[in-house]
Amino acid sequence: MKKVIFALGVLLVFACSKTSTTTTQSSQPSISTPVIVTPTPNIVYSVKMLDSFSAINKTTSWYLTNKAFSGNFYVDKSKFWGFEEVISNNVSTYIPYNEGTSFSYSASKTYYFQGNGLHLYSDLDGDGKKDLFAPYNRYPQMQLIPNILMYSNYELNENSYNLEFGLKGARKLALSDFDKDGINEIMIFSSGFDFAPFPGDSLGIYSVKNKKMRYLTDDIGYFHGGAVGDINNDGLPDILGYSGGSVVIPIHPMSYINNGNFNFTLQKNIFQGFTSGSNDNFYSVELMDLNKDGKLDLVLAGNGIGIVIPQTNGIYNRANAISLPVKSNQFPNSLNFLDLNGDGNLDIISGYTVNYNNYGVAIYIYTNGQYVEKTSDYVDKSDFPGPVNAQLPSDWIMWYYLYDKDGDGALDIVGDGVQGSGLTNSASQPMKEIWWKNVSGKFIYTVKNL
Ligand SMILES: [Ca+2]
Ligand SMILES: [Ca+2]
Ligand SMILES: [Ca+2]
Ligand SMILES: [Ca+2]
Repeated sequence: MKKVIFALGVLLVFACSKTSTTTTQSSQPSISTPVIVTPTPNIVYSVKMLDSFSAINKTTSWYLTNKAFSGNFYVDKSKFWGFEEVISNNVSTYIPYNEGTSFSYSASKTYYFQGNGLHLYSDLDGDGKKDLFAPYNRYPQMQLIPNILMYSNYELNENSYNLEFGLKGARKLALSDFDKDGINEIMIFSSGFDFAPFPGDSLGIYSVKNKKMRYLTDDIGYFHGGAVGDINNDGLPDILGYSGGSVVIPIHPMSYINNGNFNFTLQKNIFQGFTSGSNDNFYSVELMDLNKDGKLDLVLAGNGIGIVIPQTNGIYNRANAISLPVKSNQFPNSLNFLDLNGDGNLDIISGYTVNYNNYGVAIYIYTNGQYVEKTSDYVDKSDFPGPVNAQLPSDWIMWYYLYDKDGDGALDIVGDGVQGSGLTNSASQPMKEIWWKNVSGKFIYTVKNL
């Protein structure tokens, strides 16, 4: 294969120099330039499909966050795997902890570690270089200790970083331009302290521009999931959160309507018919107009359940839910959208886990107002259990993104935040890169030990 590429290179060089000779009107006799025919790959699900999303769908955090991804990034192999807290004269400083400093690890020291796959690595400030944003939990987690929120202009200067402290259990990062100034802010959904009594948390918005947090404190919840999008079609993106339940927090959906200038109004009456029972304990949340009426619909998923609630007269009524045929043992932990069968309707690509001990992709095709599972038509292999060896932690994937990973112009399904055995970088438990490569419209399981 290498020889063929080399030969092509020589031919291209020859062809180029030939062209420049021609433009100088050389009197040399013309030699017919060899015609190089490269086979056109059969691109199905081109990256351009994302650009054809409707205007209302482009207001969603799914769209903006997915669009921001262009490659995997491994925070635990970066300068900022974590931070070590050093206290001197009652003043704390936070020293970057990474593979270069890990020799100094001591169980008696205090650390903050990255939230296992919860990060953004993208050009966030618009200078053309990729930035890294990541929350870090105190280890071990403590109820009253906020996360470190780190922003680094990493590609420009990996030694530069800003630290803020805020929220106590960041779960999901979602991009949205709340003030419409052309720079996305980072919406942070937080569950709070992840142990009994599961007290919940407020929501936060991190400003990339001034590296500061804003908090939305009118509703406290165990916000495992949430999404941003223009729910009321006034041109400003609104926030929708879904709280799981605990002894002290009732299960409930909620929203903050954006009034501009980072003023938000808590609004709960747009949700009807939800119960506080475990059937409505949803953890995955996205907004997307799926029935093409120009109003954002609500997509929710939890253990063994996935539903789409169309927005009707400004209301999300639980009674109008359309069920996704989710298998009873699966938890769709990452939801994505693309028209797979070419009928003009968005279909759902769900990354799922089974008890955090398994990963896979399920495909739900929108057909006559219903969703039909058609995974095997689009994906060659799915449903991968964790290691058989019970000594090893289990494999699962936190996020699945749709972007062109291999640069062939077609969208792939790419895992990010591979957990379990893929998390530690040792010979027995190598880090893994897991994705489904788009080959002429079929997504082919591809795994590599890093
Ligand atoms: Ca902005
Ligand atoms: Ca709005
Ligand atoms: Ca709709
Ligand atoms: Ca379709």
